[in-house]
Amino acid sequence: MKLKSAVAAIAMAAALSLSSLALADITGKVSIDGKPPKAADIDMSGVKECAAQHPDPVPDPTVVADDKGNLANVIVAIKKDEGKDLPGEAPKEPAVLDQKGCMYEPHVLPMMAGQDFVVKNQDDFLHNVHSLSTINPAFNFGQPTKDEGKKIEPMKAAEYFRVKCDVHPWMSAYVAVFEHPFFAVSKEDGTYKIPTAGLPDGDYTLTFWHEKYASDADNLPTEKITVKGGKAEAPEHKFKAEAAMAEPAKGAAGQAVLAADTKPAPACPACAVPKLEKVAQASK
Ligand SMILES: [Cu+2]
Repeated sequence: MKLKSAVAAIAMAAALSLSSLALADITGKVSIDGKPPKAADIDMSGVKECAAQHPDPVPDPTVVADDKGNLANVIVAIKKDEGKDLPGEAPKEPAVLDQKGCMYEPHVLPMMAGQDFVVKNQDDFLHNVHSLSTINPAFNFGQPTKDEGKKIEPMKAAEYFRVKCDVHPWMSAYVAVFEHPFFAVSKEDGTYKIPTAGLPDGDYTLTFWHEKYASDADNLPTEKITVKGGKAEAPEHKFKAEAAMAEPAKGAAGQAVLAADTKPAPACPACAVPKLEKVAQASK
């Protein structure tokens, strides 16, 4: 009996601590309104050291969505203007961009200005890490073999930018820099969770960035939220799949070319024209 009540007390304490943790988040979900495009596989056959690491096909990470349209790799953040005077220090742990099997991990990497920034290489051959940042310190260096972590200059200001590898054209990652710590990336089920420690209660605007559906940093789609007791449940944000394909986002310099652009056969004929335009813009 005693044991049972002890177990019950522990379970209750755990439940309470879970609920108090849950109180400290902005939560929500991102999805595509419409049929998610089927991701094409990346063709690494021309580079044997890359292909050798992937017994199974590697889907293009540009749009990672499940059958229900739940969308991963969306960066959700409190809008810059509302966030700039907010409290919050850069996390102590570094933001890490890793390279493994000729792919970047993670594919999208949000970080805070001033946070330590480390680039790793798990492959024992050359990658070139080339940022297309225009506001932040640009970097462009080779990592010729395995590297446990090269610390580079921290980013300084709010910006979304692409990182690419000049050796392997399909390698693409996106970095997002914020001047506050209130951001998150949607997971494969489309959900996200933004910790609110230090965020005063009140009305805020969330912005939603995605490399294909919304990459114009000055014109990101938004949802309004009210944070109360550190908690808010945001309305589900839906990207319109069809509209986005007909009218590609005009990202800031360096954001437009997708990994998929290097492939000859687009998943749908309608996608071909905007992709070509983007390549043309990027080559200027
Ligand atoms: Cu590479």
